[in-house]
Amino acid sequence: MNGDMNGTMAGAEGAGDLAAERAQSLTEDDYHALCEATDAAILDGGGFGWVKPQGRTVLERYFRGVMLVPERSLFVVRQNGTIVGSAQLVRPPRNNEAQAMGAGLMHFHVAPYARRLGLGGLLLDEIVQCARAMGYQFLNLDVRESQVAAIALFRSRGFEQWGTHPVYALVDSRICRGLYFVKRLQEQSRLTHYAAPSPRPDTGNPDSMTPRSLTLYPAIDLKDGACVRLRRGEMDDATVYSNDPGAQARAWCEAGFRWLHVVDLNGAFAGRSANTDAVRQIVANATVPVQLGGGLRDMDGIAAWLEAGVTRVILGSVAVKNPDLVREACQAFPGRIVAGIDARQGRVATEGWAEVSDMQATELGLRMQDAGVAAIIFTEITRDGMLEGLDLEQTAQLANTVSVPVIASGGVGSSGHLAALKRVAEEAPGIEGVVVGRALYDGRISPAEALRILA
Ligand code: AMZ
Repeated sequence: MNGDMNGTMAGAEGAGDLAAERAQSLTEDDYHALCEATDAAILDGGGFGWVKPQGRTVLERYFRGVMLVPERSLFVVRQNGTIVGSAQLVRPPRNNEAQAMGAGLMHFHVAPYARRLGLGGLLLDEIVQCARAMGYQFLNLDVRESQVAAIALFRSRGFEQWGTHPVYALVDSRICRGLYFVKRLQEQSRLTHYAAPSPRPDTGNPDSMTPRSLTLYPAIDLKDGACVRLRRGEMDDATVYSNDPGAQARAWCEAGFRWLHVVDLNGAFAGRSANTDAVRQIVANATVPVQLGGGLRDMDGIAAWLEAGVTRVILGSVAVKNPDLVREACQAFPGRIVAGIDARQGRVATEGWAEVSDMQATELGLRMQDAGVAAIIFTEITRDGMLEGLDLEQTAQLANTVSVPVIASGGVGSSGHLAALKRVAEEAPGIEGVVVGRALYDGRISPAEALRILA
């Protein structure tokens, strides 16, 4: 295959331009072509649970829904810009800790009118690369036995069949067997014997439990188009680390991080998005989901970024000043709204941290939980950028007060600080992850070491 890192390649003679990508947003034409390719694949006997074409309205509604589900990423292949096939990468839900190391590949298909051009391989390689970059150890899939070409493709890309389901599907009153495949994504996987039974039976002894892993969110804070770090949120105390936000996003993805945490600092002060081009560069270059905060104060701004490929938005000032908007956004975009609670010694700050309110972080946390946010990012401002350690006490108190996940932020300066958070998270299991900025940029913590500590 002549594919390059962006999932594009010159087509076979006469095939035109061929490209595979994770769909960040789709145009009306894209939806049209996607439904056409899907209908054709269903008629041809595969790629979906559906065995009969569903009609355009049902399919389009379905795909619009898929684009909203945070655990699903839609991948498409295009021939001369037109979508001719798709597949979905499905991440396990957060409550499935036991299977958090594996992602699933579903609904893989290329329209019959675009086969034999290498598009299936292009699509599969793009998905494998993305799942690997997200840190998954395994990629699972199952397929009807009748899908001979797809099965040959999966085998050629290193998928190993581990089982067969004798009554997998019922198509035209005939029972069809199903084949189950897995592909190992990380050569250095800790889980080397994935086919072997567990060497030790689960005795119920807590000592035998694997500690829960925490997610590391590398921060990309944007000021005047550049990637910077501030100290205690002061704009005139900025260190510039890169003038190329897209390259910075790529670097953090390649380092193995599974999310990016992006803050539009000018936006937070101005009350509306400011570093728009820089954020677009980040989204275009990221192979992992992006969460974005700073300056999002109305529904249009929130919707625009979620449609532009940002997976979650962070709402800070409006959490204090306009909680109804947070509630409305949570209803419109379930799972995709996060509250940013930034506190100066317990009292919540807004407007780029230039204003401090009388509200306590825990009180706001409960209100945000009630509004329906997917998570809370808690920052102690006096520690942010200072490299002296997180405010573990306040973070644990908040995590033990609310029932939504809490992401710690502000002050990580060494791997010891991450290890300390990991220990606290055993007692405060609501702690889900940590934002790290300056310590990563300065090389005080290496990405590999940080990921190892939090795993
Ligand atoms: O560093 C700062 N001065 C700063 C900062 N990092 N000010 C705001 N923020 C971040 C918050 C949150 O992620 O941590 O901006 C977001 C909130 O923005 P807004 O515009 O919703 O208050």
